[in-house]
Amino acid sequence: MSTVIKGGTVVTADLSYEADVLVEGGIITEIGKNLSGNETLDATGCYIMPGGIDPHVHLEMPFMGTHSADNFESGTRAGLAGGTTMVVDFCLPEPGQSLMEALAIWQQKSGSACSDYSYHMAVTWWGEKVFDEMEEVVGRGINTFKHFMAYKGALMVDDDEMFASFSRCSELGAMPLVHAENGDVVATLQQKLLAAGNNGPEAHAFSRPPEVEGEAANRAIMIADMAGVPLYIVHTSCEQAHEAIRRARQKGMRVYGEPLIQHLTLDDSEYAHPDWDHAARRVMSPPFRDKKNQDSLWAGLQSGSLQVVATDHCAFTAEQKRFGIGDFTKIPNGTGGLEDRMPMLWTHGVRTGRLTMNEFVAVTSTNIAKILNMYPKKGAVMVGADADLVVWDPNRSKTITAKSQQSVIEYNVFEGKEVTGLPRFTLTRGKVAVEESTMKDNPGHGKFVGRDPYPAVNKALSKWKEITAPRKVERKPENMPAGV
Ligand code: DUC
Ligand code: ZN
Ligand code: ZN
Ligand code: ZN
Repeated sequence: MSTVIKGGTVVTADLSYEADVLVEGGIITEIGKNLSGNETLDATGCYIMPGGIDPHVHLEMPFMGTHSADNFESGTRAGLAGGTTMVVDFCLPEPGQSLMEALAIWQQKSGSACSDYSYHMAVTWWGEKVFDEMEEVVGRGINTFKHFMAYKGALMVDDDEMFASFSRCSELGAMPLVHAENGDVVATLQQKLLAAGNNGPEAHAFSRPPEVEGEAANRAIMIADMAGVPLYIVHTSCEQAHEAIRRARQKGMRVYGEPLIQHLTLDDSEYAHPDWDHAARRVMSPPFRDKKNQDSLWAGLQSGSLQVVATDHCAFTAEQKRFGIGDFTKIPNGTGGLEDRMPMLWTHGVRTGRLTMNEFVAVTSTNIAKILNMYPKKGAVMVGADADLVVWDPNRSKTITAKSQQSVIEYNVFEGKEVTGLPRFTLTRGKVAVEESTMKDNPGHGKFVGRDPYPAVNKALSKWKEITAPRKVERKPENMPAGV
């Protein structure tokens, strides 16, 4: 069985050129002119791009007393509908739980995935067992460890734990990720706001100002530098965090930043909406920011100081959001976006002239494939690469609405937005999952993608060895000050 995609323009992170693409056994086997296969997909007028990779999703995630509503099946189906052919979810051990035990639970949950997937392992507590198990986790093809600097009393780890875990990552050739918000300050601000009678969703953004993110980003960067590891900062939402990343990169550190499509296109005026439900449905952390912060994120994508656009897809139903009536700190944090990331970024990035098509491919797929050490299996249109492809029709339009979305929740934060630029076909390892906006069901088709440890980079920049092994100063007793 072979499939040929004919008549389109191949668009990668580097190049755009006219060619047909031949797919056999789930792999790209030939790229060239006048190719033929058993099945032909007409790509006339379309761009053939690497399928999107969303490195930040929470499917069926236990969180804030409930579970996020989309599971691996509906979540990956939403991804495919919007041209995303791979997701990376966060395996989340409960504090005290074995990492391997949590991993077994995640493996069970992801059996229904319609597209390929991988995991980041979260370090939600610290101890000898975690230290030991991290090696086994790396052995299972998970080379990234997530740390929450917020969610005090739940997922948060503090600085000694982060430093120990980052140092362990360094030994194992793994990379730490951080959710950068100062959880102690957030908890204090939340209590202050509640005490003053501010219990609505509009208070959420005031409890998590850009400063708490900027502080945590700077702190994580310094700790990563001392531990001698690269660092990936998830959901970079403001100038303060972006500035920290720029500065670190300028010094030569491998620090990566990931804006979300929500932060790029929606702003904090959403929280002032008179309808409680409208505002609560947009509560996520970090919160939506103002226009100035949005401009900073776009500038980062343009200049390369920010590398990846993700979603943090963490969908909660309207009913789940209502757990927080009367207390904004109990509104489950999270918004959806998997289906809309690529069309929204094309519409607001490429069509406005902010990003080139090649930059679009870089920030939705290729950069993260490289950062997570799975390129060119993923993120490439190349002979030998997985045939995770999207045939992108730049002229196809729709109005985003929850009525026709794949996500199981009953609303969409992008409701009513017009997008131009949608998949004509989405292929997951050669299998057509979307054809002219019609989904073809394939639960269980998705496979786990293992990722090898990183080569030793960034060590040269670390001051860690100086800190742990200072040259001992030899003193003669007579030179010592009294009392020493
Ligand atoms: N932020 C969210 O909004 N949801 C999931 C976890 C997170 O950090
Ligand atoms: Zn501690
Ligand atoms: Zn987060
Ligand atoms: Zn997240």
